Amino acid sequence: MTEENKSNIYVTQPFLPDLKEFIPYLEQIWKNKILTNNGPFHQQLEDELCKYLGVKYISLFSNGTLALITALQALKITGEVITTPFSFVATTHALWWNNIKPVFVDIEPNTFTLDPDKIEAAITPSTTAILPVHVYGNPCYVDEIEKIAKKHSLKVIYDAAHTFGAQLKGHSLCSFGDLSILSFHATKVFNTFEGGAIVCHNQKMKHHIDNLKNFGFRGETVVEEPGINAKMNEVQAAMGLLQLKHVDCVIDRRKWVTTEYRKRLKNIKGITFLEEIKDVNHCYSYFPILVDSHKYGITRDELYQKLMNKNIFSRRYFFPLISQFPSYKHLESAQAENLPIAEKVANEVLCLPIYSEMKVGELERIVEILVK
Ligand code: T4K
Repeated sequence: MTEENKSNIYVTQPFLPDLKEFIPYLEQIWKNKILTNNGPFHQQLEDELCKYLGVKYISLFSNGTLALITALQALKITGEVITTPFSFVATTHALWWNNIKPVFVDIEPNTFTLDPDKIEAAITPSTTAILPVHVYGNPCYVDEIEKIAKKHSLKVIYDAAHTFGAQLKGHSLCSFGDLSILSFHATKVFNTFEGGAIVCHNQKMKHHIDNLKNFGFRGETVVEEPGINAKMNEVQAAMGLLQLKHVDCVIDRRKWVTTEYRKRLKNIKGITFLEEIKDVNHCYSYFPILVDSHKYGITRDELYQKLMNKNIFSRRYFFPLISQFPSYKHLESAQAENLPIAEKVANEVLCLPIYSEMKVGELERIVEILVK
């Protein structure tokens, strides 16, 4: 087969169950004519997700970004928030949309998450919260972050967009902090086409969040506060219920892909990747490698291009750093000398394709190019 005829391989592809399995859900929606506003599938998905994730309260959202923006509103966060530059841009944009100043702190090299040893130096009288990211599903240093937050009376909101199904010491990764947000975007381990959620720890907060995502309504005529419309609809919720039936299998398949990559790439000089992390049940949402151009012989960008020439579309998540984008690069904390590890990782990282239906032949096509 010529190269042009070989099918494209993207960084990911969504898991889609057999369409026949989805039809009964659609028939139900057509029958009861409830399309949104806390319908029966929405309620059922909240219940089932609480059980699956082992969390007490969850509020569904139309996407992860609105969940983040609303989480900051729910806790009335203002002033400055300490966050990581090594994430998808939505993490910091959520602060900007709340008129909050992001303060970037460097990551540490073993998990690529916020370095807890560097947080305290960034705290000022205006700091009100910490917004760390369990990037690629790698757990943040939750104990250390909690200690710092307690000491300085700060709130903690975890961006847990990459963590669906992941656990730390038997606890769901989205159960830490004051609030955690999830994304159920098409590219995630668990998807509802688009979607998201906030996990919280008490009923009062859940009510508050549910009101905020529904214009601030409490009942039919009372508007308690200026809310937004960020509700998940019934088709999304139905998709979630169906995905839940398959998600263990999806994670298992992703584990297989990860294990194969690790086996086949382990002896390539200049290519490194993270191994299993102690006490973590991973969800295998991404497979990032680091390319050391001196040892490997070509740069990360050259490898990215080489793969692309063979119709393999890896991604440089997360390059450039959020702190490099025009809206943020003027900030003092955004300067490169403040973020040496994040700079290095962003310049070397490449996320290889990973999805549950990846075939051995596809994996071999990718590995062959990396091996040279
Ligand atoms: N926090 C973090 C840490 C996040 O990573 C994200 C989102 C958020 C917050 C915000 O959550 P959401 O508001 O999105 O729920 C993608 C996703 O759009 C985004 O959800 C995700 N993070 C980010 C890491 O990746 P792009 O621009 O790279 O996606 P795109 O469209 O280029 O898709 C990548 C590949 O996936 C495509 O080349 C092909 C494949 N694909 C994609 C879609 C959308 C499909 O096969 N089918 C599809 O429907 O941002």
